[in-house]
Amino acid sequence: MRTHEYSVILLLFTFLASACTPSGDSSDEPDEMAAPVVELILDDLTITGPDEIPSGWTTFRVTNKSAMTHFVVLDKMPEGKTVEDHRVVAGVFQKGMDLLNAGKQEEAFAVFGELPEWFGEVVFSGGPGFLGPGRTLEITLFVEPGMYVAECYVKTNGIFHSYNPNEGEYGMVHQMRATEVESELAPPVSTIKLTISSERGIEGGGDVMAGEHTVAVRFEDQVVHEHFLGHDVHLIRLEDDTDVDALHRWMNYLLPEGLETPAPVTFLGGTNEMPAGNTAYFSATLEAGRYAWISEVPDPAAKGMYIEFQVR
Ligand SMILES: [Cu+2]
Repeated sequence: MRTHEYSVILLLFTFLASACTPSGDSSDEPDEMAAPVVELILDDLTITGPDEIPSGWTTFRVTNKSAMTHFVVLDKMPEGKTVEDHRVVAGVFQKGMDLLNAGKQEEAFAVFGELPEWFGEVVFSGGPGFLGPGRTLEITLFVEPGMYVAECYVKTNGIFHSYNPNEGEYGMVHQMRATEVESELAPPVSTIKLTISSERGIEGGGDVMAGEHTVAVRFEDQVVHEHFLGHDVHLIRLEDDTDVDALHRWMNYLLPEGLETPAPVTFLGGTNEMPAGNTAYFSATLEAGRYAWISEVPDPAAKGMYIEFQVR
């Protein structure tokens, strides 16, 4: 009896010892990097996230803990430029916006002419689209190595979230460096496929079935529109009382009512603008009802960048 008891203990010990061995010498296996998820938290006009992210296919999980609509666009900075330089640009945009809010259009556009030359070299590299309060979104993007400033330029009381009027303080921005270390993530399988182009607007999609979806948005091209920015795709739910004209005006930040909180609709996420040839993948939970894809550009309907659809 005692022999049997002893051998069970010995067997157990042998099993535990052997179970421990592989993990003891596996430190050189990069399995931790296999599926990186970058967590971004939006709260109180701040973006919180890591300082370093991998390059290559990367999933960003963004949670909006605030009571406001926000988004995050990843501005890839030119060589040597940082969040400190970004602050200068935010200041110029705010100065111009203050003049637009005062009805001084000509002076405003003269101020936008003061934007530093390097601003034209900033590459808007996608990011979580407009997201209503309390919502979470996952978006998977191909990230090039380099320095990024993640920003939200929704406005409250005429002030861009990305701008902080207090001396030495930052607005809703977060600097992250994408390292040369490439993730081993593969792009997800999409259930809804959209394309966007300056010529044909938003195409694809159509009516869809209710459920969990992954939306792929391929950027056929990218151009600078009247608001100095490119086109992107956001998802909204339409209610019986949605004021579609007000919504279209809201998509133009150059108007005093544009991008001003509170948003006129519930935004469910999307992707911010990316250079031509890129595809962004974002998550969407759809229930039966009326929805629309919309781009953050002046007069989206005239550009074919407002498309309504049904979820059944
Ligand atoms: Cu914001």
